[in-house]
Amino acid sequence: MPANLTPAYRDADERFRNATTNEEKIAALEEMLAVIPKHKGTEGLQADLKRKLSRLKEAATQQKKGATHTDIFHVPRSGAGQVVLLGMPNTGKSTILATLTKAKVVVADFPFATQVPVPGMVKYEDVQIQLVDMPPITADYSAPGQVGTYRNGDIIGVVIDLSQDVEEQVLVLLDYLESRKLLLDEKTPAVDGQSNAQGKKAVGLCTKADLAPDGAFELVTKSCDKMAEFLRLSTPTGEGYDKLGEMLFRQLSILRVYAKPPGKPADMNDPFTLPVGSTVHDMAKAIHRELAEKLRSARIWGTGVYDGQSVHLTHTLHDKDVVELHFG
Ligand SMILES: Nc1nc2c(ncn2[C@@H]2O[C@H](COP(=O)(O)OP(=O)(O)O)[C@@H](O)[C@H]2O)c(=O)[nH]1
Ligand SMILES: [Mg+2]
Repeated sequence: MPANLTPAYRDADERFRNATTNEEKIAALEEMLAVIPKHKGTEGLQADLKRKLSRLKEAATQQKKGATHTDIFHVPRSGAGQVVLLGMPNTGKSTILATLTKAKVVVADFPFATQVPVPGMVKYEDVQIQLVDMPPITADYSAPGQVGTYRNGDIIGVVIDLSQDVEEQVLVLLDYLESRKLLLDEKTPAVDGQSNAQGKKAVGLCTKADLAPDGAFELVTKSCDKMAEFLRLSTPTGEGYDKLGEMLFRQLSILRVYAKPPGKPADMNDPFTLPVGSTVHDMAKAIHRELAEKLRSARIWGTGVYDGQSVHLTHTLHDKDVVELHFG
């Protein structure tokens, strides 16, 4: 990014990165274009902003055309991955959002304060991960459309309050997930035979560690071995909050790469995120499907290569690689 950008521009840029809706993104981009210093050094950036803006506006009109009814449980995806919270009432779901994101959630010591999904963005290093607060479920009630939000996400964040009966919570939450074929296990693959999304990876977010009786956390980890990982969290002590972003990034199994235009420095502010295992060709496809067919070669600075090494299009990328794509 050019060095001489103004604070007004950086503010708008920050708003863009934290935006959760297309409307917010469009507003932020228009602001960025309005305040960006207009000179030769920012021409590339200006073109890039205009491209993003027109793509978003197009998506917005498409959305309007197709909007016959609105599903309040459909949360449009944003950022590098979507993590949807699941938990019983008053277990600290909204608190996680309030602590890590700028989302306006209601934290309250009465149940059912949250009635619709509320998305927010969690920053991990230079990556934004979307976290979705949800209405609670109980042993005998969950909102009918709620399952759709979980089905649409990448990971389910199973929130378990360590100060309450953890066995009861594990029972209710696992029953919810398993009876709807939502939890990834030997019998529930990530996609079914018709390539519909099915099993989701789940992580255990164990809240109120400050109030936990001895052994509560160990009881949780022992009673649900289908969970990929567990984390102890507490707001009064701050425990675990510094680890959550890294954990979600790792469990999303994604890597970030920085695109470098030939002869110019890479834009280190705006990584592309791709599934772990992606190749140079996959990266080109993610940038532009048609352009990918014209990809001829690439040079990489990063892991397992010497600086600027030319690689095949089938070369597997690593997190934080800088990639210079050459099109023919
Ligand atoms: N002691 C303690 N209280 C917490 C913690 N996290 C949340 N709470 C409290 O638990 C109550 C319910 O929190 P909330 O986030 O609204 O739960 P939700 O219904 O699951 O969204 C609120 O009074 C919070 O202040 C924590 O780590 N420690
Ligand atoms: Mg809540």
